[in-house]
Amino acid sequence: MKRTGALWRHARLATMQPGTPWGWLDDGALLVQGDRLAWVGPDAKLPRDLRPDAEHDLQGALVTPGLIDAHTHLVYGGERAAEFELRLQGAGYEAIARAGGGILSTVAATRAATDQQLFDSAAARARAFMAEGVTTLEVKSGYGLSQVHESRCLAVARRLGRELPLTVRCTSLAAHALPAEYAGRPDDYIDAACSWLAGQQAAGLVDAVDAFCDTIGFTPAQTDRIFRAAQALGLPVKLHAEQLSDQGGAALAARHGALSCDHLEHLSAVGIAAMRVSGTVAMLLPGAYYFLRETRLPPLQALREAGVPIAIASDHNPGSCPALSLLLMLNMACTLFRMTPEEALRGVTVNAARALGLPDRGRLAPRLRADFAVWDAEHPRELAYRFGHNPCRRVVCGGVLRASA
Ligand code: DI6
Ligand code: FE
Repeated sequence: MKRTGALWRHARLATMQPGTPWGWLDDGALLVQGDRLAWVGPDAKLPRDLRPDAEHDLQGALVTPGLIDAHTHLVYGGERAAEFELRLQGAGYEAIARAGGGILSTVAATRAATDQQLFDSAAARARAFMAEGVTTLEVKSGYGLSQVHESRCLAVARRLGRELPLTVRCTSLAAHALPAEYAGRPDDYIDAACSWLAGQQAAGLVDAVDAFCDTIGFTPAQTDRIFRAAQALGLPVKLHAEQLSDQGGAALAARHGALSCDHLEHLSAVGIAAMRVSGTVAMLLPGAYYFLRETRLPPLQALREAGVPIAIASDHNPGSCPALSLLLMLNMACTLFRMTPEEALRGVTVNAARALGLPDRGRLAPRLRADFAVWDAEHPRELAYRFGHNPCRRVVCGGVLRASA
């Protein structure tokens, strides 16, 4: 090991390493070299001959891995507050979608927005997440629904990753809803969406492929076709599965070795067994559950007993979860789903990293990315406990201290 780098001392470290609760270290230190962690351990055991270029005394502040929001729909035009009012008056989310509102109303607003407008609004949202310690963000397309507009949205997501200090993973979600041009011809639309993927991949715009398999989305057979097209290109898949009904989507996705299945309120025992075998992450989205006033809980205990890794994400989108806070999702995962605060934090660190296929982050350990957040808190359970409050004080992303958290 080189003996230089930036040294962070006297932290309460929640490393999230397996084996002990929170991977806890009471008086810990981190050595950062380049964009990596070079050394992590008890302060008292720091190598004696270190000659760090910079030294920070954290005076007992809590440090966690940088948070990972592994499911967002961040790029879109417009908003849906009027739809929120309709739902409060009794209109159902599915009924609004079938009447041409819902996702399709955001598609119209997205197509009407310029690239710069899409970028500016998405960047403002990304900054809100970053202020709470987020260092990796997944961003889906799915409000373009044509070759040009899907590619535009993916390009905006890529640009976020280039211009903001965070990692952005881009997911194609062309199979989100059926655009009006293809009304009554969902299989033709799926053919088209499959044909766009190669070009988007060649342009470096896509890291994974997602679909919405549900009564107002696409059938398992259509989802299967999108997944085959993705896998022919070597792209990993994930699925919006069992959100509003049980379509057997989770088992289908698991057969394709999906990285994650997301939502899962209607997940069956068969789906859980398939996810266990394939090592697929269960991505729970308590904000959408809350905002749609769902009553059917995802099968948390059965997922635990099967040993399926559980992640938490914001699902930020204008229709079912306009929240801009991942910390709020930790609180909701505990209050609504009865997850423990430690499960919730694992859900936005180590298990979220797994859901993105990024084993180089989500824990604090040597050789992993130097992505971490410093909090005005004594214990990590406080991150899930408070809500409507941001205790994030500093963020290091890829070894670089952000100008402001
Ligand atoms: N499920 C969701 O909760 C989001 N997409 C999906 O497939 C909602 C998207 C929206 O309502 O705009
Ligand atoms: Fe979603």
